[in-house]
Amino acid sequence: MADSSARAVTTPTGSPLPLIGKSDTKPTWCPGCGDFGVVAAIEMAVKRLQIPSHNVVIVSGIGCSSNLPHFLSSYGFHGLHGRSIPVAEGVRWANHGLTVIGTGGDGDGFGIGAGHFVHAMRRNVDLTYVTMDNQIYGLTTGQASPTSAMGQKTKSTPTGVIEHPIEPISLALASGATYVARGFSGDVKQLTDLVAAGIQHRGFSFVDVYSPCVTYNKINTFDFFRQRVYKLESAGHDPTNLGAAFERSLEWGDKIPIGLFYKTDRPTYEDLDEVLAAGPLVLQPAGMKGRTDVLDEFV
Ligand SMILES: Cc1ncc(C[n+]2csc(CCOP(=O)(O)OP(=O)(O)O)c2C)c(N)n1
Ligand code: SF4
Ligand SMILES: [Mg+2]
Repeated sequence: MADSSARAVTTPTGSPLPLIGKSDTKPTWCPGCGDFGVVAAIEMAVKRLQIPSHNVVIVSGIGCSSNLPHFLSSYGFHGLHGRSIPVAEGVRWANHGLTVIGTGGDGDGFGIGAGHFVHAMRRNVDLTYVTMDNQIYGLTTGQASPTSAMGQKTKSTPTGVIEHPIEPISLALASGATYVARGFSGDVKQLTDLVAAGIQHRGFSFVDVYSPCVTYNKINTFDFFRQRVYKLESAGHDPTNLGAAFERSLEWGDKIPIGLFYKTDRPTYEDLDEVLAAGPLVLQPAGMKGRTDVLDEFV
């Protein structure tokens, strides 16, 4: 998360700095879309942590879910399909005094953006990534996504999906994410806790959220999840146990776990990179320093 110096809630003269709130842009989502619960949880989590809005950057790709940065009063960047994470990494590396939250959909993050997702977790870049996983392409009106179940009939798979779905939690565990959680937009209270803890965690925090598309996915609905989800913290799950986290991540069917799967501490990319370790780039004097010997070899 942001350096503590960037989180002061008052100016040096003691006046309060504005916290995150709703922006003047009203959400364009369909009434009842799960993404309303996610934007509410992000707003409440950032507010709870008292991070002034000018130190928060919310980045997204393209999709219904990726419209989210427009609806909050922090800084935002609405990028290209599948490119939420590289932009979020770039913002962090330019100024890792900022709190950076990547957002997007299942198509955005686990389809076209899957390579970025995996490598950011491997690097343990200190950012929080929240996916609104509705098991469908919502914006483009209902095609199968990488998390659509086998057999699911969609606009692009009229006879049913024939590919095995990606399991985002298992993928995150295998890729080295140091905070891995799953929320449900029907439980905004738990989701707020998961996002807030993810922001506080030093390292890559991933929160996959079941966020139903009420218009194009008539299978994975709010009722579908309400009948199946159970909380890991009430089931005696130990979030420091990677093997147990993997086992839980593979549960799907009558019982589907939500909550914190796994959390561990490992140095972040920003800790290990010698230039970033010296402090946010924006606070460092411009110009080459450090590894000029490497450059000399080539020029
Ligand atoms: C490079 C590129 N490829 C394809 C598209 C078309 N496209 C826009 S959004 C989208 C999928 C959105 O699905 P998801 O990421 O799950 O978000 P949702 O709308 O479900 O929230 C696609 C394929 C695009 N905009 N850019
Ligand atoms: S199409 Fe689906 S994902 Fe998009 S705004 Fe409507 S309900 Fe939400
Ligand atoms: Mg989607």
